[in-house]
Amino acid sequence: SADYNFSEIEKTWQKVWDEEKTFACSNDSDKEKYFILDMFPYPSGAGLHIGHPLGYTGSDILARYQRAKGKNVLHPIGWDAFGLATEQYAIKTGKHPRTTSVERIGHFRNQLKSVGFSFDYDREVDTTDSKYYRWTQWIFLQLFKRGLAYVDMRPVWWCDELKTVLANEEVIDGKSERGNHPVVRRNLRQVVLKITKYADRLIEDLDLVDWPASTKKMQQEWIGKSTGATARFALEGMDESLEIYTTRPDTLMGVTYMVLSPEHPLVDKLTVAEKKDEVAAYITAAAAKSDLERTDLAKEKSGVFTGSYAVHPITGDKIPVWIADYVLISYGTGAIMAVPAHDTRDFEFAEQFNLPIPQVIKGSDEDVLPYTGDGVLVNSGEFDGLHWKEAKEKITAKLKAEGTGEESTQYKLRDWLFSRQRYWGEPFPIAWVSEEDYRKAEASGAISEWLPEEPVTYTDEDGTVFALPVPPSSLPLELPYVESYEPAGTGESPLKKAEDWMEIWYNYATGAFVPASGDKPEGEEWVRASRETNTMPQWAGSCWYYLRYMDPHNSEELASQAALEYWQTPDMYVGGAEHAVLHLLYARFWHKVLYDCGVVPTKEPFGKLFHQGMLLGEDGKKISKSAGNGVDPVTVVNEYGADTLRTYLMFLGPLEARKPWNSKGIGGVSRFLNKIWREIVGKDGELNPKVKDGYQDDKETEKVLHETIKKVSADIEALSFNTAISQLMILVNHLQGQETISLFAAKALVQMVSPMAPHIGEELWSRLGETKSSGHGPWPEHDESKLVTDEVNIVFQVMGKTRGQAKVSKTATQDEVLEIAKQDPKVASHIEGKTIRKVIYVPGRILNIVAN
Ligand code: ANZ
Repeated sequence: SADYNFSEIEKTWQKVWDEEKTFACSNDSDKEKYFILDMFPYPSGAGLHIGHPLGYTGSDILARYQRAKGKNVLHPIGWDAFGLATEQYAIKTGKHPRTTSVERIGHFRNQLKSVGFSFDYDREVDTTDSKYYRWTQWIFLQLFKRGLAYVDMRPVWWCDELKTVLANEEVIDGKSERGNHPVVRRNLRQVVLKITKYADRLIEDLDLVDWPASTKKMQQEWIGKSTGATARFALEGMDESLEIYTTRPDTLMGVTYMVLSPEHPLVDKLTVAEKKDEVAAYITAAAAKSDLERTDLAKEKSGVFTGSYAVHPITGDKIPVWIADYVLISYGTGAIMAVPAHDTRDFEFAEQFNLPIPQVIKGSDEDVLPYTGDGVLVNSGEFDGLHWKEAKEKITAKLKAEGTGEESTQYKLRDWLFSRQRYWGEPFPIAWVSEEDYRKAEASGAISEWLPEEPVTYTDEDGTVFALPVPPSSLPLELPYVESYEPAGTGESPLKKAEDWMEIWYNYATGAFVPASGDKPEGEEWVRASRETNTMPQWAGSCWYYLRYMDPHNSEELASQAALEYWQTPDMYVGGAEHAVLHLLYARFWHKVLYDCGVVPTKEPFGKLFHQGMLLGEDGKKISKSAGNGVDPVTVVNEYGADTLRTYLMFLGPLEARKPWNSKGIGGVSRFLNKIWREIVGKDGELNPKVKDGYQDDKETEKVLHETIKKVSADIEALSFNTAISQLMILVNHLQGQETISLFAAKALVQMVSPMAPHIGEELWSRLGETKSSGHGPWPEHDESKLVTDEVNIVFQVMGKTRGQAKVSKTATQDEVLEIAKQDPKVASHIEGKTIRKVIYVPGRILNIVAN
């Protein structure tokens, strides 16, 4: 038709892309590869929210641009569909998570398609598909056999409301990240991954990646490497000693009390009889607080004296031992030596409980306590006068010589609590057997390749059990279908209810199993086993999905070596900064393990990372259900079209900026696309007659056009889409003012608009007589020589006052410029009726007329 009918056009082209698989890419190509990755969505019940098309449009523009530039572009999408929210939704609606996941993925996919993303849908991955999680389980076996997995009782965050354990990162201010419910500490059996073994590499290799500095810093701080010393203080009247960790052994002579975390194993022993009740109450109160609350500098300090004393390792002084919740069990040794003169928290505590505060580091006579600056030792006996750094070494050496301490490196990073007492996750490919059966399996050699050097065991009141890996050839270990998947609320997984799956006769050589309620099958390899009923956390599937995209249908390997060699790692990863420490750290850890296994050829998974900024509501506040300030992308698509939504989202401001949605501006972008339509399509629906093949655009038009090609290309590569769009607006306005434009200019315009607004792009491209998708280019090249102009800007002055200006040829003479100046109405009015006495011409800059 003659008018821009976005809904018709968008449906038409979406159908074409789907049917012709326009954006499918091949692993077998001589073209240069370009892999652009989005953080894949969690297909929630609410469907697409405005944050999805924000980041996804940015990456889609880049994908389309690189494709038009002739690269072989891998731009995939998938579904991170395991996890708590699906399970909760299922419990609420009474529909099985399997059913709801499939439904939601279908719904989500349709919504994404309606925004016109150029994903290769043939490469979709779904973390809950056993063809996918088979490899998640396989990677777990790699960790298992390398001794990077173990099972342990752990004090973990327990949420009564969600009836599950949460990882540290899922707890914010003593509340669950999801749902904001209170959490407490509780001891439960957990699968744990030794991410701490990779701590140094996870710090060092940050040098290899091009990431936002703030994200690198967050990872560094999360890993939190520090060096200091551990020291052992004798305990009065006891055989045991109290081990502490300090980063400041130089302040040893300033210790006036010791602190145990409330969870410290020595608490009970050290608490004297008359303090028992007070301590017990204190421990209960501390269990309800988060680490953040406990260590918050702003919070008032609390604590209880145990009634016991430690002995200073150098002076032999008696030092009271306290219990206080600002000391965490999870860091260092869970106990500290307190130096109130030089540590802010110790200072506050000492003030509150009237403990002495002797200064041992002196900067100057003006020092104010607590003093944490540079200085030399005072009140420290033989160490007086030493610079604190030197004292750090000397005092550590002294402790070492006396056998009461040594250098120590600590990390804030903890081993990764890698299990959940939930149904909707990947089952662990391990089976628990007796030691005797484990040894039998070991001796048989059937699965020796997959056994760790040290067996993974677990001991409880029923005895010790040993973990046998499920043979990789029998993966996937399917998640059994259960009728009731609600968590028991006891800390036990709902998988316990799948009794015939859990209690089995198990063939360790083949992985075959039959219910334990039946007879034991014939054969040596059949042993009595119990499955692990915990499941993996949601982070598991997202740790390696980018690898599966390279070769998603491979049933022999997680991806072929050829595919991994060809695609390497994503050239660009776009996603939210909220994943700075969790997903991005876990994925780096797994990637490094896979590198060590020789599976991937690269040390780091994401060489280049970009965070889109958060889109706020129209009111400038964070979008939330309770604030009711959401923007529904599907409504915007229906009202204005996907092309307008995409272009407008990019036009709102820099992609990385945090910015509000503004419904007022969207009309302008819609008009902009209409203008482009009008340039190419005539009133009769035929090609606009102003577009002429073979026409030579004037110099100014050529200049604007080539400037635009240069700027838009550079801006897209820098993900600066708002400035690219502004420049396109300048071009469109200029072309509108021309009576005739060349076919070259028309095509270049359409190509440049296509990444942002691909549907109108395809439509206009075909109306310009092209038969191949505009998605495949060619991208216009700018001609540097067209950028220079032979015109200069001359300012006109009368009696030294500026009255006008004009562009004139560089070679114009003074008289020619004077003639042009006289035609300027302002200049003319100021010299009217006067005589020109003198003309001062500075070529390339000013023409000044002296007249009276
Ligand atoms: C004495 C001292 C003197 C300390 C001084 C600091 C300053 P970073 O740097 O973060 O590693 N600490 C040790 N274990 C702790 C725990 N489990 N919970 C709370 N605090 C703990 O912090 C190390 C310092 O934090 C240690 O050095 C210790 O206090 C405290 F002028 O020891 B320091």
